[in-house]
Amino acid sequence: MRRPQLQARETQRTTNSFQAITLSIVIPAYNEEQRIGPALRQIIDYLKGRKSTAEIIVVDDGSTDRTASLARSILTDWPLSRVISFEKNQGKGAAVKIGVLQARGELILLTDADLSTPIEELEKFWPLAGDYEVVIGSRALPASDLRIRQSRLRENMGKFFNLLVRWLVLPDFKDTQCGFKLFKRQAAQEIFSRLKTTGFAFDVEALLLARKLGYKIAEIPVVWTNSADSRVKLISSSVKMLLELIRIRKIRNKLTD
Ligand SMILES: Nc1nc2c(ncn2[C@@H]2O[C@H](COP(=O)(O)OP(=O)(O)O)[C@@H](O)[C@H]2O)c(=O)[nH]1
Ligand SMILES: [Mg+2]
Repeated sequence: MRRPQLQARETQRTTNSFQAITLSIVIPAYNEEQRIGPALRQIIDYLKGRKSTAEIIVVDDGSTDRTASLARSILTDWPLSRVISFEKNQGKGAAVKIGVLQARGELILLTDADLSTPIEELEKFWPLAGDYEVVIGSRALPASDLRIRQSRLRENMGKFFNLLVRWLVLPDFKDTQCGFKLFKRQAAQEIFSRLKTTGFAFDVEALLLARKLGYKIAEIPVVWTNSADSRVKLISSSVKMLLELIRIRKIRNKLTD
């Protein structure tokens, strides 16, 4: 019988009480001057309503607009926060990796800067964090609530990508690419310290590593309101994601040899 090569270290004590949780919210942002302001305000409003200690980390990935300065000025309202700025664009995966590795929360939430999945959806996630080290939002389950859908073309390309993911890397997820994912601290550190994928396919490698490390993963339906604005370029981003997927398959083969 094959044994996974990776061994997860002891996972942390779990808790079901939001009060006791320290949460880190990591937001990758590339040229988000339009969307980062409203998103941060919504997140701060949400956090103000709870008694948790939460930090917000924006990773500005070489934006050429006012993303970083806007984020910094709004976050003066939330002392436990940071904006990490890269000089040059390195990709969503690279940005998320740095954000996660700097996060101090017991739970770490990844969310997109457009809050296509509203921050309130976190309510569905944290109760599961007792039993699962990784909880991922999904747009492809029967109960997923797609209020504004992506264009037909984008949605079909996403479905095709997920088909390839199932075929080439991970057979058991319906939607690896939703930008709303919760990790327990220890799992996040173990996974993201190993992550090599710097672009949009990083989620696939992160989930592969989570599996290989023996973590339990839950895929749950979420609300999704598509934001028409997008950093994803139909052709070039798709080609890059396909190349990344092929590299991730090679990583998978090495891990199971
Ligand atoms: N760090 C980083 N984040 C990015 C990059 N491209 C997109 N993002 C972020 O990834 C998230 C999702 O991007 P978005 O354009 O909404 O993608 P879509 O919803 O799939 O069309 C947003 O928070 C973006 O700012 C990038 O090159 N670097
Ligand atoms: Mg989006």
